[in-house]
Amino acid sequence: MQSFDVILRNAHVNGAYVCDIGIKHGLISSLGVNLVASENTQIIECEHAIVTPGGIDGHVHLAQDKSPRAREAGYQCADTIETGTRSAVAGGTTTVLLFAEQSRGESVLEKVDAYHQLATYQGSHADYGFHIIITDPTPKVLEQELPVLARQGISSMKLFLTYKHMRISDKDFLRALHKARELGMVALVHAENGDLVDFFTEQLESQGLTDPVYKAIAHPAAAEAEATNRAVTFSSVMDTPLLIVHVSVPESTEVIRKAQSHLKPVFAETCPQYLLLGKSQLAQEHFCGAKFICSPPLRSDPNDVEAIWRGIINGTFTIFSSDHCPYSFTGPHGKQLGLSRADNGNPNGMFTKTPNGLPGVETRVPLLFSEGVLRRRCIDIKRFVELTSENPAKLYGLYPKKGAIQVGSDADLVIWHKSFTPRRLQHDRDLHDGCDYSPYEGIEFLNWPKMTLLRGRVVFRDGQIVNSSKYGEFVPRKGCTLPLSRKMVGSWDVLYAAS
Ligand code: DUC
Ligand code: ZN
Ligand code: ZN
Repeated sequence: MQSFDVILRNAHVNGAYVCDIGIKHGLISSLGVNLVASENTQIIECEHAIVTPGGIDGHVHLAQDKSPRAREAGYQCADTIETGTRSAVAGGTTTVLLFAEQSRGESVLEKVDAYHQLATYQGSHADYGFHIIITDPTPKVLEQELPVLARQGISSMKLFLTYKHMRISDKDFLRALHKARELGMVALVHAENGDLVDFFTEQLESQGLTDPVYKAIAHPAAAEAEATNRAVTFSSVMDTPLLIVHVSVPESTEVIRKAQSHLKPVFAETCPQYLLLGKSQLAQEHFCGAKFICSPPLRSDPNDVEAIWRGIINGTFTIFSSDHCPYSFTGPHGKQLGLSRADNGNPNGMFTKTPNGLPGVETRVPLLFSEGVLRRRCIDIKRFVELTSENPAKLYGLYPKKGAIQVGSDADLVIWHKSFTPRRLQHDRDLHDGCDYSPYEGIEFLNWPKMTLLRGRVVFRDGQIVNSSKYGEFVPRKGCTLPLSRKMVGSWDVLYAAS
């Protein structure tokens, strides 16, 4: 007879059917009714609570402040790997994909090693993997280092089409995609036209228009749409899967939708800030608008937000990630770096000197559940699970180990009780990150995870982190398993692509 370490009794699995979930050695080992407990089995009575797979956040920046540029500018990420993953599990996310950033001239392998060491040293509450950010795709990086990383289970790279110190030329972009194709890696692209953004930024600066609110003007929608179009075209030429990250405007959403309807290998990500926040927040007094500075910026037109919601509903967006990139508001290494005093003593905000990014790893999953499933009722639990867990698992080569409630999968689970009393978010009372604010403070949450399990262990319960032990491990990943329509399976050559 099967024995279980843990049984979740009467779980409403993905809101679809009720059964018991039996767990052994951290894996789901049985789904059935009246599973038999032994004397040592821990019973968690779900009372028909909805149970969903642990969230997978494919876009999290933690401790990403070691680059020469970040040091020079004085930026410091408000979260370590320890505090950021603590916050993740408290919001129902059990796996995070972090960024190991290569600065120009650096070895990518060494960077990844340094992040491995940091994660081991600090400890992690969630399972984790790494994307590599490539800013300098030299022949050594492409030919020698990437194959080693792919073998180590790092199956994704992020490329930037903006930022002076990070962006790559179109030719290097093509080279990187070519290599990604050969190694079965997914390319993530920050799609904004850097020259367009620089031009608008310089124009604004020359007129003294530097307060946080001008951030939104410096990054026009056209900059995102143009770069998205270019990235989609290149991915099509290279026949390589590509994800446009943090999509924020209808113009780029439409480019992506059209490419997808032509069966191009293009996936897209959006984030809570582009559904729930807007440009008006950048205008908050006393430099508080800086709390909302991120790239791409928040958009103002409610139609923009509706277009992003439509992409959530109609499948244009493959995944929903946080882009958690926290900088404290009050400390000296965060948002205050963008504040100086004019000669007359008046505060002078400078969006170009303010670190870009918002915290959100803990609120991502509860926000989509609360706003999408419960308040707007525009998505069902199946689509919620796809966006927050199943599709990130498939895109990033973790499925079905992660992203599924099925026999053999890791027992990464989130329990949502129906009796939750709605409440407005307060950062200090409710959240577990290392930042000093949340952009979602004051939003009323209609539900929040009651419990989070990582590989069968309860790590978060009733608002508290359960154990101080950090069970998170590095998870090696394989290639994308989302359905793709490839021109050719197997061999491919430049002549074929051009035809
Ligand atoms: N891109 C991100 O993905 N996160 C923070 C800032 C940025 O430019
Ligand atoms: Zn980006
Ligand atoms: Zn990011």
